[in-house]
Amino acid sequence: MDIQLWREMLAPYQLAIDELLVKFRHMKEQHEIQDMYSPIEFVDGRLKSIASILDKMQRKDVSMNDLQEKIEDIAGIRITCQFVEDIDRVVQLIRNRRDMKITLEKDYISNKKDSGYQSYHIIIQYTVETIHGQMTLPVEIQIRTMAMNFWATVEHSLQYKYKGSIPSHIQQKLSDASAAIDDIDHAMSEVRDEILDAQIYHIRKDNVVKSILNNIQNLFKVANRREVIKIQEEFYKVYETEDLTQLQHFAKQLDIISEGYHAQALE
Ligand code: 0O2
Repeated sequence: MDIQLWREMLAPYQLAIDELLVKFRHMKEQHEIQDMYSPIEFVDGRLKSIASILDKMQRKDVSMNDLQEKIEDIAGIRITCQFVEDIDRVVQLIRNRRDMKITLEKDYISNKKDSGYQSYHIIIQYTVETIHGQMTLPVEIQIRTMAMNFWATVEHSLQYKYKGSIPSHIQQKLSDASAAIDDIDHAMSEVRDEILDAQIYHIRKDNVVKSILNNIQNLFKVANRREVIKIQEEFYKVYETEDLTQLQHFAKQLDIISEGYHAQALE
């Protein structure tokens, strides 16, 4: 297949990745806007390179005609979570969606691969609109913790360096490192509630400060400048107390003032 045809064939997969990135990032934002902890920490996506597709076709004995049906990870999304518990929550979020139809789930967390690889994989069918009409494509979603991701990233580059045959003494080290990753994830789970409390506090504080600053900015456009400067000074005083309840109270009062000027915080 010539390069132009590859480009045409891959374009809808790139579109699927772009759309899914927007959707998953929006899920994270939605949690934060509602002062909730998001089980999604990072999302990224990649289109498999033509060279990797050709390698996989050769490895799995897939013909060009079967390519789109048999290679299901041409489009890939990776979701990184802070804690192991978050992975289930992300899987649940995907199961609840009507625009992502799950056709396969592989749990390499309960069933770690021999290499030491851990991740939860889901294949979804996802529909994109193209100039030639609708196309439904498979997309592989890999969900794992930051610690698992660290291991997989390092191991992947070694696979590449040693062309799939990592020397046994390095493999042993990777296997030990994988066990250490389990320990890290386990230890982090034990303090998850503590960490969550701290993170939710910060999300709330960020949201309330954002709302106050937006209101002040809008008031500068419509209200008496001296009055707004007074409000601003009051805000600094409340902010210095580091008391979230006081900040929330201040934000509510400012909302009422802004409403009077039709200057409420809208981003
Ligand atoms: P790339 O470069 O990431 O695209 P397989 O037959 O195992 O090669 P299969 O049956 O499609 O592949 O599914 P599987 O096993 O779920 O693996 C799909 C992807 O998971 C791989 O894609 C890797 O991204 C990742 N993966 C699976 N096993 C390992 C592992 O041992 N180490 C690391 N680092 N990643 C792994 P590709 O096409 O192999 O590679």
